[in-house]
Amino acid sequence: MKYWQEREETMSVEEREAFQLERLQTTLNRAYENVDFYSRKFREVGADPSTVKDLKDIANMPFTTKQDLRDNYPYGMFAVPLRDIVRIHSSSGTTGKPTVVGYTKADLENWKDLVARLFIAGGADQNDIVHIAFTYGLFTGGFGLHYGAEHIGASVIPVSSGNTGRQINIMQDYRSSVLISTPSYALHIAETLEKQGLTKDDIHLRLGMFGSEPWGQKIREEIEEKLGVIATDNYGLSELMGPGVAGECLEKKGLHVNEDHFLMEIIDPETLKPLPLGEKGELVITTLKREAMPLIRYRTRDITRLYREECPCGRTLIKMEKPCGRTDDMLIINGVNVFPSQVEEVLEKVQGASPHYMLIVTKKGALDDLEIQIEVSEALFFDEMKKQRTLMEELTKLFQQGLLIKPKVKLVMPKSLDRFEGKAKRVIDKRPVACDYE
Ligand code: DLL
Repeated sequence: MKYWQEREETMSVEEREAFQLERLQTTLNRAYENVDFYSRKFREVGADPSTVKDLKDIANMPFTTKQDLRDNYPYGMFAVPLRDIVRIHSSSGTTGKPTVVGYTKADLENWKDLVARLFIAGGADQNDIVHIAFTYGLFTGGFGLHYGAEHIGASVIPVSSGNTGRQINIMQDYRSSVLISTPSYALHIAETLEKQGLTKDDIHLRLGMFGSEPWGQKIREEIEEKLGVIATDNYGLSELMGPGVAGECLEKKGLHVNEDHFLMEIIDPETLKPLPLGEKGELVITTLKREAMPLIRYRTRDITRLYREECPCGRTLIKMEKPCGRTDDMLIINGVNVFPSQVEEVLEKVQGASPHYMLIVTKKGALDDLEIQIEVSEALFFDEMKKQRTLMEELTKLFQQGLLIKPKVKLVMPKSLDRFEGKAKRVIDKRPVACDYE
């Protein structure tokens, strides 16, 4: 099978634009009528959905930000009553509250189809044994890819994340043929294989579909070499649905955007004005078919470029360059999104920790490693080892709860971290740049 939904994936650009416009108008009206936040916002900025007669008119509509989602926590962005919601996922918010995402039955059907498109474009079929090493839970990666893989008829192993030795045993015994994970976890599996004295010939993988964090050509080549797979990239974000927004075909030259479901724009993050096709800037997405939670001009903060080129695979869907870099301070650590402000929040809750901190991100083998350095009082630093240990343990526990990853906590001398007159620099990211464009 070459396509999952051939008509949608290969229709002419003009035909698709007509669809997009019709769906855009419906979406704008539904958001305006059914979501208080949008009724208010549209009125505030004087935007009238009925004036949208062309796709370009989207530029007159207001933006939506992560902060808006947070302000309307938990269900304020829903355009349907709660009884029509059949699934809820969430992701980390900039501070405190997570962003909540709801799906109706129809949304889940669409999600399955869009992820199925990814699998078919990435070369998988019903004969494959799909090994899903994304976390199952509130994170959209596990469940999102799971149902799409089942939808194409593949055999799905919901391994979830962690315990790499066991993952390898399962791969060997169950003959997993497609690996689904972050690219860094794929490399970690490769390194663990090596440590066990095994090679790609001892496993049965043929494809790898990776996403959730930036990665470049060098990492791709390493994964392909060490795991014996063809590795494709796929992109998505929880607020918009999860995985399934865009993905590469076997040509591996740019990600095809499912633009019959998502209208993409690139804006200048400073002026907020739309940029011409082909220019690099911040990706802004409007949902076109989503029932539960229509989002208008959602600012993803991801930096990328959109372009049209004929693809030998026959898909006419617009392409997106691998996203690399963000216009905010969000870090992606082993696929988990972390905002420095989340660290600040934890520190506010803990007696004995000062608000002066620094995040140091490094690579340990294939995986990312986060150290949080925190200044403590002189008395605590010099005299009281037991108190220090208790504080470190408490902080580690709270960070683990708040950030969903376990950082290394290091207490440092008072006034030893840099002070800033302007914008504080709270992050030292020592990882090699992931995106090396070919
Ligand atoms: O990471 C959804 C997903 C799951 C995508 C599994 C692909 C596979 P969030 O946790 O909300 O959702 O994180 C979204 O991760 O805004 C990007 O900054 C980054 N990101 C996701 N995919 C890619 C990718 C999922 N292929 C945020 N390349 C996004 C670069 C990516 N960055």
